[in-house]
Amino acid sequence: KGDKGDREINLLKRQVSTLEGQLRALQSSFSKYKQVIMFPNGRIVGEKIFMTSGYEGNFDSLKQRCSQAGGQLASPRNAAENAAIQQILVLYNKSAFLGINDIQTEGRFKYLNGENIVYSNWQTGEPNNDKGVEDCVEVYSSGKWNDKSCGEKRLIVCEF
Ligand code: 289
Ligand code: CA
Repeated sequence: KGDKGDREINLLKRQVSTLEGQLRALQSSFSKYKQVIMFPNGRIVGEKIFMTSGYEGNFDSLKQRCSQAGGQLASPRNAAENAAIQQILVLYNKSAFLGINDIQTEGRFKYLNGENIVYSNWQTGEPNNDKGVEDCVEVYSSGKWNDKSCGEKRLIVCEF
Protein backbone atom coordinates (compact mmCIF):
# COMPACT_ATOMS: atom_id res chain seq x y z
CA LYS A 1 0.00 0.00 0.00
CA GLY A 2 1.49 3.28 1.21
CA ASP A 3 4.48 1.47 2.84
CA LYS A 4 6.69 1.74 -0.23
CA GLY A 5 5.85 5.43 -0.56
CA ASP A 6 6.68 5.99 3.14
CA ARG A 7 10.04 4.23 2.75
CA GLU A 8 10.89 6.37 -0.29
CA ILE A 9 9.95 9.58 1.53
CA ASN A 10 12.09 8.59 4.53
CA LEU A 11 15.02 7.79 2.25
CA LEU A 12 14.66 11.20 0.55
CA LYS A 13 14.50 12.93 3.97
CA ARG A 14 17.77 11.24 5.02
CA GLN A 15 19.38 12.24 1.71
CA VAL A 16 18.28 15.88 2.08
CA SER A 17 19.57 15.98 5.63
CA THR A 18 22.93 14.52 4.52
CA LEU A 19 23.15 17.12 1.73
CA GLU A 20 22.30 19.91 4.20
CA GLY A 21 25.17 18.81 6.41
CA GLN A 22 27.57 18.69 3.45
CA LEU A 23 26.42 22.16 2.31
CA ARG A 24 27.03 23.59 5.81
CA ALA A 25 30.52 22.05 5.86
CA LEU A 26 31.30 23.48 2.38
CA GLN A 27 30.02 26.93 3.37
CA SER A 28 32.16 27.00 6.47
CA SER A 29 35.21 25.75 4.59
CA PHE A 30 34.64 28.29 1.76
CA SER A 31 34.30 31.16 4.18
CA LYS A 32 37.64 30.20 5.77
CA TYR A 33 39.36 29.98 2.35
CA LYS A 34 37.98 33.44 1.50
CA GLN A 35 39.48 34.89 4.68
CA VAL A 36 42.87 33.31 3.92
CA ILE A 37 42.93 34.43 0.27
CA MET A 38 41.88 37.99 1.15
CA PHE A 39 44.63 38.36 3.77
CA PRO A 40 46.13 40.97 3.63
CA ASN A 41 45.88 42.30 0.05
CA GLY A 42 42.24 41.74 -0.88
CA ARG A 43 38.88 43.26 0.00
CA ILE A 44 35.37 42.03 -0.79
CA VAL A 45 32.55 44.51 -1.50
CA GLY A 46 29.27 42.86 -2.48
CA GLU A 47 30.05 40.68 -5.49
CA LYS A 48 33.41 42.37 -6.23
CA ILE A 49 36.85 41.41 -5.02
CA PHE A 50 39.66 44.01 -5.12
CA MET A 51 43.22 42.68 -4.94
CA THR A 52 46.79 43.89 -5.39
CA SER A 53 49.87 41.78 -6.10
CA GLY A 54 52.17 44.65 -5.10
CA TYR A 55 53.30 45.17 -8.72
CA GLU A 56 53.86 48.74 -9.94
CA GLY A 57 53.75 49.86 -13.56
CA ASN A 58 52.26 52.31 -16.03
CA PHE A 59 48.56 52.30 -16.93
CA ASP A 60 48.87 50.00 -19.97
CA SER A 61 50.98 47.50 -18.06
CA LEU A 62 48.56 47.41 -15.09
CA LYS A 63 45.58 47.11 -17.41
CA GLN A 64 47.19 44.17 -19.22
CA ARG A 65 48.15 42.37 -16.01
CA CYS A 66 44.66 42.61 -14.51
CA SER A 67 43.07 41.37 -17.70
CA GLN A 68 45.60 38.52 -18.01
CA ALA A 69 44.60 37.45 -14.49
CA GLY A 70 40.95 37.33 -15.56
CA GLY A 71 39.96 40.65 -13.96
CA GLN A 72 40.28 44.32 -14.80
CA LEU A 73 41.80 47.45 -13.27
CA ALA A 74 39.82 48.56 -10.21
CA SER A 75 36.84 50.64 -11.33
CA PRO A 76 34.97 51.84 -8.22
CA ARG A 77 31.30 52.55 -8.92
CA ASN A 78 30.41 53.80 -5.43
CA ALA A 79 31.90 55.04 -2.13
CA ALA A 80 32.02 51.53 -0.59
CA GLU A 81 34.12 50.20 -3.48
CA ASN A 82 36.39 53.26 -3.36
CA ALA A 83 36.85 52.76 0.41
CA ALA A 84 37.85 49.11 -0.15
CA ILE A 85 40.53 50.17 -2.65
CA GLN A 86 41.67 52.89 -0.24
CA GLN A 87 42.13 50.31 2.56
CA ILE A 88 44.53 48.37 0.32
CA LEU A 89 46.43 51.58 -0.55
CA VAL A 90 46.81 52.49 3.13
CA LEU A 91 48.54 49.12 3.70
CA TYR A 92 51.04 49.91 0.94
CA ASN A 93 51.16 53.69 1.46
CA LYS A 94 50.94 54.06 -2.33
CA SER A 95 48.63 55.39 -5.04
CA ALA A 96 47.01 53.20 -7.72
CA PHE A 97 45.70 53.75 -11.22
CA LEU A 98 41.98 53.13 -11.70
CA GLY A 99 40.33 51.57 -14.75
CA ILE A 100 39.13 55.03 -15.76
CA ASN A 101 40.52 57.54 -18.29
CA ASP A 102 39.62 60.39 -20.64
CA ILE A 103 41.95 59.31 -23.45
CA GLN A 104 39.14 59.40 -26.03
CA THR A 105 37.60 62.80 -25.19
CA GLU A 106 39.35 65.28 -22.91
CA GLY A 107 37.30 65.84 -19.74
CA ARG A 108 34.93 62.89 -20.31
CA PHE A 109 36.07 60.15 -17.95
CA LYS A 110 35.01 56.61 -18.86
CA TYR A 111 35.46 53.07 -17.61
CA LEU A 112 37.48 50.64 -19.72
CA ASN A 113 34.26 49.41 -21.37
CA GLY A 114 33.56 52.93 -22.68
CA GLU A 115 30.76 53.73 -20.19
CA ASN A 116 30.76 57.21 -18.64
CA ILE A 117 31.70 57.08 -14.94
CA VAL A 118 28.79 56.92 -12.49
CA TYR A 119 30.84 57.84 -9.39
CA SER A 120 33.90 60.02 -8.71
CA ASN A 121 35.89 61.22 -5.72
CA TRP A 122 38.13 63.97 -7.12
CA GLN A 123 40.53 65.86 -4.89
CA THR A 124 39.59 69.54 -4.78
CA GLY A 125 40.87 71.22 -7.96
CA GLU A 126 41.01 67.94 -9.93
CA PRO A 127 40.81 66.88 -12.67
CA ASN A 128 43.04 69.67 -14.01
CA ASN A 129 44.74 67.96 -16.98
CA ASP A 130 48.03 69.46 -15.78
CA LYS A 131 50.30 70.43 -18.72
CA GLY A 132 47.63 68.89 -20.97
CA VAL A 133 48.93 65.35 -20.46
CA GLU A 134 46.78 63.83 -17.69
CA ASP A 135 44.35 61.25 -19.09
CA CYS A 136 44.55 58.55 -16.39
CA VAL A 137 43.22 58.57 -12.83
CA GLU A 138 45.23 57.82 -9.72
CA VAL A 139 43.63 57.25 -6.34
CA TYR A 140 45.66 58.36 -3.32
CA SER A 141 45.73 56.45 -0.02
CA SER A 142 43.34 59.20 1.17
CA GLY A 143 40.83 57.77 -1.31
CA LYS A 144 40.81 61.03 -3.31
CA TRP A 145 41.35 61.02 -7.10
CA ASN A 146 43.77 62.96 -9.32
CA ASP A 147 44.08 62.86 -13.08
CA LYS A 148 47.65 61.91 -13.93
CA SER A 149 49.85 61.04 -16.89
CA CYS A 150 49.25 57.38 -17.90
CA GLY A 151 53.01 56.85 -18.26
CA GLU A 152 53.66 57.22 -14.52
CA LYS A 153 54.09 54.05 -12.44
CA ARG A 154 51.47 53.23 -9.84
CA LEU A 155 50.38 50.25 -7.71
CA ILE A 156 48.22 47.61 -9.36
CA VAL A 157 44.77 46.99 -7.88
CA CYS A 158 42.55 44.67 -9.90
CA GLU A 159 38.91 43.79 -9.46
CA PHE A 160 37.44 40.33 -10.05
O1 289 B 1 52.78 66.58 -12.96
C1 289 B 1 51.76 67.14 -12.17
C2 289 B 1 51.27 66.10 -11.17
O2 289 B 1 52.33 65.57 -10.47
C3 289 B 1 50.25 66.67 -10.19
O3 289 B 1 50.78 67.81 -9.56
C4 289 B 1 49.94 68.39 -8.56
O4 289 B 1 49.75 67.49 -7.55
C5 289 B 1 48.61 68.78 -9.19
O5 289 B 1 48.82 69.81 -10.12
C6 289 B 1 47.99 67.60 -9.89
O6 289 B 1 46.81 67.96 -10.54
C7 289 B 1 48.94 67.03 -10.90
O7 289 B 1 48.37 65.93 -11.49
CA1 CA C 1 45.85 66.34 -12.06
